[in-house]
Amino acid sequence: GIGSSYNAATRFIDDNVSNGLGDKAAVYYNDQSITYSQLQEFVNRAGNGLKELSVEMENRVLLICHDTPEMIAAFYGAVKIGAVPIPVNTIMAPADYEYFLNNSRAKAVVVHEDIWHKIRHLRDRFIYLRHVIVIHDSAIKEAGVIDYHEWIQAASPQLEVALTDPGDSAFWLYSSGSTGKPKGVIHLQHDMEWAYNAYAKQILQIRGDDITFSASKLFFAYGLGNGMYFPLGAGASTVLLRERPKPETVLETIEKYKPTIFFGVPTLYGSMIDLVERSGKTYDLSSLRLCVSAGEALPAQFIRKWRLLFGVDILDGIGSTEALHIFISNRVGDIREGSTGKLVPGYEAKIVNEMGEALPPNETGDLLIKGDSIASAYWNLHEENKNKFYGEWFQTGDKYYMDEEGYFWYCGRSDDMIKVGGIWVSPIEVENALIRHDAVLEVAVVGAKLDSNLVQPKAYVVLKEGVAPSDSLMNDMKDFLKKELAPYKYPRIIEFIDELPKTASGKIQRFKLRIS
Ligand code: 3SK
Repeated sequence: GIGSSYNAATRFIDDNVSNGLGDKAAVYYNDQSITYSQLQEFVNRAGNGLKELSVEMENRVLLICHDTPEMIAAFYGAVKIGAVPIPVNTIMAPADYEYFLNNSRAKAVVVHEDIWHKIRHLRDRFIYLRHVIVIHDSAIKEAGVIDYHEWIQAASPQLEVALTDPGDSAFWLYSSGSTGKPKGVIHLQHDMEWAYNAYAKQILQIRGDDITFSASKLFFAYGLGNGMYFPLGAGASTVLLRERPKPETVLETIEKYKPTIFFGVPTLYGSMIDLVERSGKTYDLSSLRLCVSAGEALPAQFIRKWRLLFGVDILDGIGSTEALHIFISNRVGDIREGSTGKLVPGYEAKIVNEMGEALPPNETGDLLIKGDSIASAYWNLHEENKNKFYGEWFQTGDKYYMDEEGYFWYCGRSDDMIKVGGIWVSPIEVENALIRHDAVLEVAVVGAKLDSNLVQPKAYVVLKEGVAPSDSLMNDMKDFLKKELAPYKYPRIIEFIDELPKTASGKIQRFKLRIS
């Protein structure tokens, strides 16, 4: 349990070994398995390696790593010495890494070689950075950088844990948000355990014999729980995939490693369903006892089709980088298709109007949540902190209503809602109707200003592979929607596009469609 002194590396790494799981596989990666004892040794060596570089408590360490065992070792190695690891997205532009390094004032970076090659020309601009630790894939070594594997080998495998408290900073994540610069989200030592107990234990009912596989990468708050501290928290095993999660690769990885819980995002479920329907290929996913979706609302027919194809349920939920993981979720045996489900026990929620007054069931407003996995603050953003952290409550920026039975229904980001003829329209409701059309792969709906200055819903549609755009298809979609929606919600304009603008975590950036 969490006492007056607490370190997350003890809980998620050392305790597994103390509890007799030393020989058990903690990580499956690249045809190898890494036991809990081996992982503990890597963590200790990484922690000692950082200490030898004079990385101290509270110093930040940026991690620009693919999903590999080195990433987990560097993360918990830093946590164990009281330093603060910051996993960041691996597919950003060089200028973004300059921002992450300078904004966080990280003293060291642990980076995979391919990414380092893209940013090393900027090294003079990394004002606070002292040490570059490169995880090499090739045999070519570079002067002025530390080779991760040599560094690990030279460090001691015994490491004393730092005297941290539950409320000490443990790690940061950068929240990309829909606009503005990414915000450093400060998470505390006890946050992973809190999220694990609330969601992974109660909703997923995760056990030691589970094997997790997350298509969402570890540098996302969603992936960090799914693929790292949930399985480690349960003494279970995790499958890591270094590459980008393409639909075929993901399906093949499930067949190969036989995970019991799979985590994805709606777009990926959609493309996997489409791939299987189009190609007629079969995949054996019978190892799965559960699938999870987050990031965007999951269309109801994805749940049905997935169940039909693979005989397993997808639990939809909503979390955030600030909350660390999922706080509202469907659960096993209680799935309300199209809804985000009910509150995860331990969290509290309220839906409020513009004046901050709590709204009754069925009325849409801003969702606020409360729970101890919520970040302490954004780094160095005083105004943002005032706007988002209201004492114990966090303003999610999502519009929701809750029905009389306690199910939450997502209506879009607060700034994505469309007012048509004085009535609020949820882009999600229109999107969920249009995605039921056979030709539609993905859709985003925004408010478009007509010449008359009136606002009407406009749909941007990505067609399934092999379907050609045409006027008759557009008319067919309009006829289809007229049967599905109240008249004022029906999008008068439909535009076919190749791809929807999305954040790196797969969230549709409707604001980009609004201004185009
Ligand atoms: O996007 C989400 O719903 C989510 C879920 C879990 C953790 C983090 C995030 C952003």
